[in-house]
Amino acid sequence: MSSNLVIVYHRQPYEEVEVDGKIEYHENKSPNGIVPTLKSFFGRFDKGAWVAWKHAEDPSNPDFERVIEIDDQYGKYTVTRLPLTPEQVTSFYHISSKEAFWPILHGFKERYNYDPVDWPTFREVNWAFAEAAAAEAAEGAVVWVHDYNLWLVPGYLRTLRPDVKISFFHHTPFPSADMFNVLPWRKEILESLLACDVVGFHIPRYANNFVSAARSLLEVETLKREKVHDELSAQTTALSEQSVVTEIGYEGRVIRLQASAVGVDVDYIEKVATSAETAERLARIKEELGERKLILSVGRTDYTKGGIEQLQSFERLMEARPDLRGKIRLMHVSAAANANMTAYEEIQHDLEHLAGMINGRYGTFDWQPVSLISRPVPFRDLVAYYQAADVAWITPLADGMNLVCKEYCAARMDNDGVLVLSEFAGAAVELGFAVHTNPFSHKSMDQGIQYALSLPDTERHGRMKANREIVRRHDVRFWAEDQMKAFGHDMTSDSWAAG
Ligand code: GDG
Repeated sequence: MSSNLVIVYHRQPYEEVEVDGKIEYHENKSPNGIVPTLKSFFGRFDKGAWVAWKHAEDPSNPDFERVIEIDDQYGKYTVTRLPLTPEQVTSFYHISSKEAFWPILHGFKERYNYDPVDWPTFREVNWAFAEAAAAEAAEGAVVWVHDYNLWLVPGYLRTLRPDVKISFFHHTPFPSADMFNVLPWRKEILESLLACDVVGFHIPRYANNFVSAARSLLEVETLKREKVHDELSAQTTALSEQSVVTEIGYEGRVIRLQASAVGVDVDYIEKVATSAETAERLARIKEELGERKLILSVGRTDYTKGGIEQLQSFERLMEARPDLRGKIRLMHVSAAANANMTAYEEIQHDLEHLAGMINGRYGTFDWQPVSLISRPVPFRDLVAYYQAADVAWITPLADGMNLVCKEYCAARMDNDGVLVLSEFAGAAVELGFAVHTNPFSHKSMDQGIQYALSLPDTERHGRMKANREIVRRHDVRFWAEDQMKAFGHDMTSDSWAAG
């Protein structure tokens, strides 16, 4: 019970690597994810702790160290690893989180599979996270819980530790009441979230949706509604809002709602972008491309990311524009994060089928229209591809934020390249100078990509420069400051003042 900041996130904050028969804890290979960002918060607090789960090789093994001390560039912090059995992982993560919650959060009722959900196991795992967080938190500490698979943690934690400040951040969209209330456990989930001091979302729409869901089932009062910042309200994309609820009341408590978009580490991306290694990689990519234009798409393999809709649009482009054949190439990077899940295997299969069909139909001996990459690309290479791409084509059907489009802008220090972005990515609300596209409309998808390929130099540069400024201003540090302010809103602890 000594940490002033406890981060509760399902993933561990490092990779376990076996060196000479001994386990060492190394920095995660992908430096661009959310994990380093979260760890950087430890520098603001006297002492930090992280709670995650790990595969239990043998949960009864007395040698298993549940709590370990890490000392890395972010300082010293402890990590509690909750050993989950294979059955718990399948039930809590694959079934409840990925097959039931994920489709509903992203608006895919038809993919929602709730019959196999074993709710007692979901509760049990969330309880274990709450207990571990309670054991680590100092008096009045901030406990920061991440994402929907830990929805029940705030409620349990409030019972165990009424003194702590609880903040919860949703990385996904939060759907409207009509969609959210499909979940039979809706009331229990909402009651847990209402035990927080702060509930965070990427954009105002998700915060407003949360309020509508909460009000549909519980006596929740709107205490404060604010006008959305001019920069955001000037946009009228599918996810725009003009005002946002920032405070609600429930059972005598005040809950602050925060809409704050996660940004990317622009300094780090620029450092990678300007390195000699990246320049070398970029030169090789350009040499290989020759006069051809590169359209780049990057995302996890997931039906929400709109990969199928994108390849279908690319096929229509090839059909409608014979003049482009042989002159462009689509590189579609789609790596699976969740192995052995039918939904993702199906998408992978469909992507391969479509890419093969397009290549078979339009490819020639020396030109392949689509390069489908199903393995993760090292981040340094990804940055070189960002720099080489004439167009980044990001077309999710639903996406909490989407960091890839921000990384693309950050990497384009030459102010060149066009971002074509789905209106249904949270990022579209901020990135008003992207070419917005609607992945549910063939016409919009087809026009969007053709327009991007034909943009004159001045407009291309103007749009990218403006997008880059937004990405730079709202970078990951900006988000971090916003989070700190939200923690401080209800807090006067010394650790915060020292932060
Ligand atoms: C969730 C929400 C929200 C992808 N392929 C490779 C690779 N990546 C990296 C990207 C980027 C990250 O993965 C993906 O971030 P996204 O934001 O696009 O998507 P999710 O994983 O779905 O994340 C999302 C996010 O949380 C943060 O709140 O934006 O809406 O769904 O950083 O670069 N990295 C490497 N090789 C790859 O092949 N190295």
